[in-house]
Amino acid sequence: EFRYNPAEIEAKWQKTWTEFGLDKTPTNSDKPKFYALSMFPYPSGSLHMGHVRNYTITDVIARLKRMQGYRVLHPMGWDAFGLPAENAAIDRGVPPAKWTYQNIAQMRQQLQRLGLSIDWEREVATCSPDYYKWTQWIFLQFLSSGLAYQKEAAVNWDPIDQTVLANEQVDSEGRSWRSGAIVERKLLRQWFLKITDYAEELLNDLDKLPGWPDRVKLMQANWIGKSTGAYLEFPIVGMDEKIGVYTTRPDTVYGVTYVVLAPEHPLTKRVTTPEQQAAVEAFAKEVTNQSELERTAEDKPKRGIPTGGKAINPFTGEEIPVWIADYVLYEYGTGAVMGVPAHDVRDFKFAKEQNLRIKVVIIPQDGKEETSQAYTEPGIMINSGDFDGMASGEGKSAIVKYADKQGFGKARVQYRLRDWLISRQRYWGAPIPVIHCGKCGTVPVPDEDLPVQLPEDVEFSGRGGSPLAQMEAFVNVPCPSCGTPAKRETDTMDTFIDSSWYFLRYPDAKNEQQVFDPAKTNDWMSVDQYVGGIEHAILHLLYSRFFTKVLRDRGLLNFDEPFQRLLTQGMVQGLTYKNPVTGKYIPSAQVEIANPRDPETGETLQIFYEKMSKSKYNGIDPEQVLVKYGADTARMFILFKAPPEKDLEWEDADVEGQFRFLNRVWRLVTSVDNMDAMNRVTTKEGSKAEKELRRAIHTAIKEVTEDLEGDYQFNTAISELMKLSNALADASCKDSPIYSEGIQTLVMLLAPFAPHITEELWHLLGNSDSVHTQPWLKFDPAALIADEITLVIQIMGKTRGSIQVPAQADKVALEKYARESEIAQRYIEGKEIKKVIVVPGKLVNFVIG
Ligand code: ANZ
Ligand code: ZN
Repeated sequence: EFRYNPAEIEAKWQKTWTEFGLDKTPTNSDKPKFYALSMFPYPSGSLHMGHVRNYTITDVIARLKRMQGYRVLHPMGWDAFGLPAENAAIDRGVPPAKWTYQNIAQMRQQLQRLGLSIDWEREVATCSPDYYKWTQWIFLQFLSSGLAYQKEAAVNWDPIDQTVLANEQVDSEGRSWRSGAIVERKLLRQWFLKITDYAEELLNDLDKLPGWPDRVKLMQANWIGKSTGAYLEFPIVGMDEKIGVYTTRPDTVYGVTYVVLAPEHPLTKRVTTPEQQAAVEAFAKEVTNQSELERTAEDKPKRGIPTGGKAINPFTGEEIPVWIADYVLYEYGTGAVMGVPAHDVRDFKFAKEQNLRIKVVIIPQDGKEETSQAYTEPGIMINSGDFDGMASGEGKSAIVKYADKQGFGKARVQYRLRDWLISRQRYWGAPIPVIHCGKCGTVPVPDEDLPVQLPEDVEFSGRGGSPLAQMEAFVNVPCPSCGTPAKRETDTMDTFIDSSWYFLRYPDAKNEQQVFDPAKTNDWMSVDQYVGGIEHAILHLLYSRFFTKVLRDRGLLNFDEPFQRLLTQGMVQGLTYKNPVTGKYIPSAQVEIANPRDPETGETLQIFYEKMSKSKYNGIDPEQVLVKYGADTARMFILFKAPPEKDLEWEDADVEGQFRFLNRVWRLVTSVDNMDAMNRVTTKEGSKAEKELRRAIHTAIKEVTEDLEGDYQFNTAISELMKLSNALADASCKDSPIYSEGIQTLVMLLAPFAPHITEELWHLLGNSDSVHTQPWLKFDPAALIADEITLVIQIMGKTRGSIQVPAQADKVALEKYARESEIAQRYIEGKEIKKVIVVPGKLVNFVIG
């Protein structure tokens, strides 16, 4: 008898599969396609449990689809540009490329040990010149479509990483997504991509994605932030100029008591009276340094000062003061607002602080005027001339219509989404392929000169500024169009650009002539199942959708959306020990489990589950799990412990449990007496035991298939496999062909989850082909029909026992079986039956007296 030895069989099969090219993507095949994609990892150096979970989920899906007759594309690559490599260079003197490729090599090996059925021949690394050549080429496509441009802008500056960040990379507390530093504002000339041109389509096409979680679609919709309202113009007194405002509440226009400009607004200087000039300039300077969040938070005090200028409300003819204030943002709408303190929370606060007039123009249905705070709900218009008595909704359109007719306003749609700032003043990214010429302006690097290679002889003197700007040989180049000395752009691209198109490259990953052959990419796209973390719900997914639409409009792609179905996997959490007083995390090795206290201070520790992380000492190293139990157990545990989109609590006992289950399967299969008798086609009539076993087998096929096909409920699928293994262990017909069918079924159904052990058992059963190339089993509906059912007998509603009865028995027959049963007779004896309630298929209840 041989024991289950995962280390040995896993290494053996991984090697064999590679030799035989089992995971290679079929190219000449008329099978339907299935593109299974995991979000590619950043090569940090070692795999963590989040990766293991992500890639295991995608792998099971890929394996299932292959068995179900699809040609499957299941690739992997590396999101390999980015700051950590550069910081390693600064801190330890290792060149970023070397650091990155070492990490890639190590992580690739770890991934291979998980037994992932990945086609490694299509591997991409975004930092490799044969990839970023095409990133640069795509940038030039944007440039020539007018979708890439430079502009001077107040940008988010990360003082730790010394670089500009996109709005999307600053969290709700105003911190950098990477360094955690509070972001500052700076005025710089930067490159942008015009994602706003696609705002409407990016919003509308969310409806084309029924296979995405609603939560993610909602986050994207909120990020795009469509609002509908009006553009209205307020003439400036004494000038031939107007202040345009954007408002979502044109129905409140009679309540405007002042107008506010963003301090950066070009009209600010011009409306300011000489007496106010010095104060206005000082205030504007101060505000520009504040983050957007500080400026707009509803709970922060609103600050501002009058410009001394006046404007006219075109509806009332009233003269109103023009102010500047921090809560008006230059980049949103028109950079100016009409102040309606009676009906807007921020305006109300501002008016109270600055002693501005508050004029109520909307009242609730019940007619009571609200004066103690802003009344922001819709209601009935008052103090609004001819519009009095109208409901807000109706009033909005009436006001816009009137303004349009008079020529001082119109309806307008506004998005919160801004253009995407892609310039980074860092080294380890794809250089933006343009050259600045004194005569010709901004000239694209000709296609034949791509890629603009990152120079390797860089010096990292320390944080601050891009090293590229320091390199004469990189910077000073002749202008590609006139030949005179010119300067190369030294900004590199945001790494989110690299990941916005990598899924388009996998179908044709080695193409040296083209970004990809459209025929190949259109054939495989869109991705049928994308799996990754919820942290990418906005940035990466929105940018990828944007790139897809732009490349479609350039004639390269023939579809609108890159990812048909999206699964956002939950987090892997580890048991965490925390001192509630000091807030310090304590490594479990230092904790006495029976009496968990801080070894230093003696405080009783809090114990809970939290996302695994180094700083919390609650991580489990995948490497160790692989060494101890093998990849199959690790995969089984991760899939069994929780549904894929839910958080998963790591528990050693449950890992053990899966290891024991695989051992049980091993013993079950290897102890089959007569392996030669194993033949698969067994549908003939058999004994009762055989029929029951066959029902268990086909129930398993049905349930596992349904669990996998619906919402990928791997955990319940594995439960079904456990039931089947129990049924096989308990079967009294172990010499029957039905039993062999059961054994084979168990191995085949388990194959996507635990690919190595099943391959080994498959061969031990005498097969010479791979279990992973077998067709997925179909259940026989006839096998599911039960001959007998269990009928519960109740007396006065109380269950007293059960009997087996023919499944097809009708109500009358059921009552007869129940009456005649020993149980009923025992309890009823001598008493009168007053009533009998029959629930077909379930129970018979006797009411006695
Ligand atoms: C007058 C008004 C009256 C407003 C009222 C609201 C309520 P969303 O929904 O986000 O699009 N606003 C416009 N531009 C702004 C800017 N650059 N900075 C700060 N605030 C700005 O919000 C649109 C509303 O936000 C606009 O409608 C405007 O205030 C303000 F009872 O106009 B409202
Ligand atoms: Zn030139």
